Amino acid sequence: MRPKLLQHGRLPPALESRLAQAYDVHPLWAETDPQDFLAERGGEFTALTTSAISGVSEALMVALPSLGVISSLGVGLDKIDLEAARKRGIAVGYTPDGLNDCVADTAFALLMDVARRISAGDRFVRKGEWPNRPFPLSTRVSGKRIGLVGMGRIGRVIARRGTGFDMSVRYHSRRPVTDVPYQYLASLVELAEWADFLVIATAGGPETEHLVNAGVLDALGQKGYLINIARGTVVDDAALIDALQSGRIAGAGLDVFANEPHVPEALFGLDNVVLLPHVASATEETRQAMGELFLENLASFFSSGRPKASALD
Ligand code: 8YV
Repeated sequence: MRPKLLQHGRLPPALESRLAQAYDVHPLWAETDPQDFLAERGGEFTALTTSAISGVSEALMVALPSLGVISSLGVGLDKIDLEAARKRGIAVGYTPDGLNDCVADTAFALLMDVARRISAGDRFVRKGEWPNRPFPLSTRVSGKRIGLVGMGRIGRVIARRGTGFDMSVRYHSRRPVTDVPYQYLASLVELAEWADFLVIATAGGPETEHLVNAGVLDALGQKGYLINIARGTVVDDAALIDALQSGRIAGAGLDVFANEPHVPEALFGLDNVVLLPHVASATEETRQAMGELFLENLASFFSSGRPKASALD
């Protein structure tokens, strides 16, 4: 008997196919009345799949009284009620590490683009403006100062990218980490005052909501740039838009937003902003690696009682 697995939210098609080979999968997202379906058949399922974007609420866990394991595609856990899972003895698997490099690459792609005005230059040429006027000078990146908000798995890789560009690296997080050579600043405002580029690499969720506010942005200053590859909720959108429109910061490179896929339209007209549709981990290679671990988490749970990468450790 293949374990009965409920799929909460879509997954990449190839992954859905592989899931269906190993489990008796039911797509909750295809139900016209999910609540009715859960009330009638929720007790059948021992496994639930989701993603960092879809998450899992306590209410959904309650509706699945036989649930033993959740497997999430992604590293972000801000949308999964971990305490509720822990309380109910539900294992939670996720997919850290495999995406570190591509997310760090994207942080630098955004940083380089917004500082050296790559996308703006492309628009300038395509609009046929070059014959009329020279493209404005941009801002040097190498040798500058990069301030990291968060020094976890991804923050460390971004820091290494910075040293590769001969940049000075400092960071802020809830507490200093012992195994990195970078200076820790207990104050985020102090880090923003020091940095030329403030890069958000911290977890989302209530503890970091609007951590980057008007005061932090004012500290970053007119020559400072904000890069966000973490979660949109970490930044106060209204404060960011105001700082960009008024020139209180020089620019921003954003891959994540508070209410995806909806992006504040005030950002669309700003030439000093680079916008991406949450694609930092979205490469063939990384999503393949994430998918393998996502499946391995389920297989490991059903063979040993634990996912390979547990979010509850
Ligand atoms: C993807 C992410 O959006 O892993 C995360 O937390 O935000 C990104 O990698 C996610 O993995 C999609 O499932």
